Amino acid sequence: MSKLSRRKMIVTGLTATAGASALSLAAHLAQKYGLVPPDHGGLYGPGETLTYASMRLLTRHSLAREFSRNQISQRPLQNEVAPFSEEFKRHQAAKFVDWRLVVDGMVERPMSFSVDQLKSYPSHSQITEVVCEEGWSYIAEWNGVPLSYILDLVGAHPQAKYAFYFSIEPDWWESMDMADAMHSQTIVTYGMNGDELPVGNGGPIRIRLPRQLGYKSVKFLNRLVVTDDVKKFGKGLGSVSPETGYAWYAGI
Ligand SMILES: Nc1nc2c(c(=O)[nH]1)N[C@H]1C(S)=C(S)[C@@H](COP(=O)(O)O)O[C@H]1N2
Ligand SMILES: [Mo]
Repeated sequence: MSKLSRRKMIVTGLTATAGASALSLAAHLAQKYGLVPPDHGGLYGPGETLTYASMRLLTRHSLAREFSRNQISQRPLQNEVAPFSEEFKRHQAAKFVDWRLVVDGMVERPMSFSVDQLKSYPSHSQITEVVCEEGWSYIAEWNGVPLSYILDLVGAHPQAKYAFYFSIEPDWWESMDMADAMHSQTIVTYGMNGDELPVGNGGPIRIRLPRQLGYKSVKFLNRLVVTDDVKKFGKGLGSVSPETGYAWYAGI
């Protein structure tokens, strides 16, 4: 089944089960607490709002499942990516010494970080699962610096609502709300299973957002923008995903 028709079935089922009254209650709470996702319009709008608002009301601080060392997958999957650009290949040949993560937007001090700089900060490890919306998954140990640490360094403004983040790949960008950006398991990852993060899994650096589906864990990360305005990016739906039929909020 295609992703789109599966989504449609799930949302239709969810809406039918939830019933009209639960939906309007969710919509009411969502408005009241500002829990309306950027892709709230259109065909899946009510479903997206219901999912996002209920997750944020009930599970704002919950943790993604962590696994034990013996559950780490023998062969971590590397999902297919678009062919690498010449620019990326140059970085790769130079062992990513000139790679930078630029962080700006609603921050006191816009900064840019080399991979070595990121590695010099307090590190966090987690054994979590990458879950692709296509139905496969794998478990690995991820090592990196919590995004909250970076956001503290740059002085993210308290009224900011979202962190938008971009890959060096032109059409890969996403955003998360500040609840996820400040969450302890959200990390700027540079290591995997005790080694450097392989390019096939997004090296030199990638976001790991284990509370959401794999497509939110953007590989080849090179820019992050703190903002309160989703309209500035693409079609204003929060990421490229809703532009092609995927949910902006992909909580698991
Ligand atoms: N830049 C970039 N990030 C990406 C992708 C991609 O194609 N390009 N694919 C996404 C999808 S759909 C999934 S499921 C995961 C897969 O991660 P993996 O290659 O480590 O299995 O990466 C996500 N991040
Ligand atoms: Mo995926």
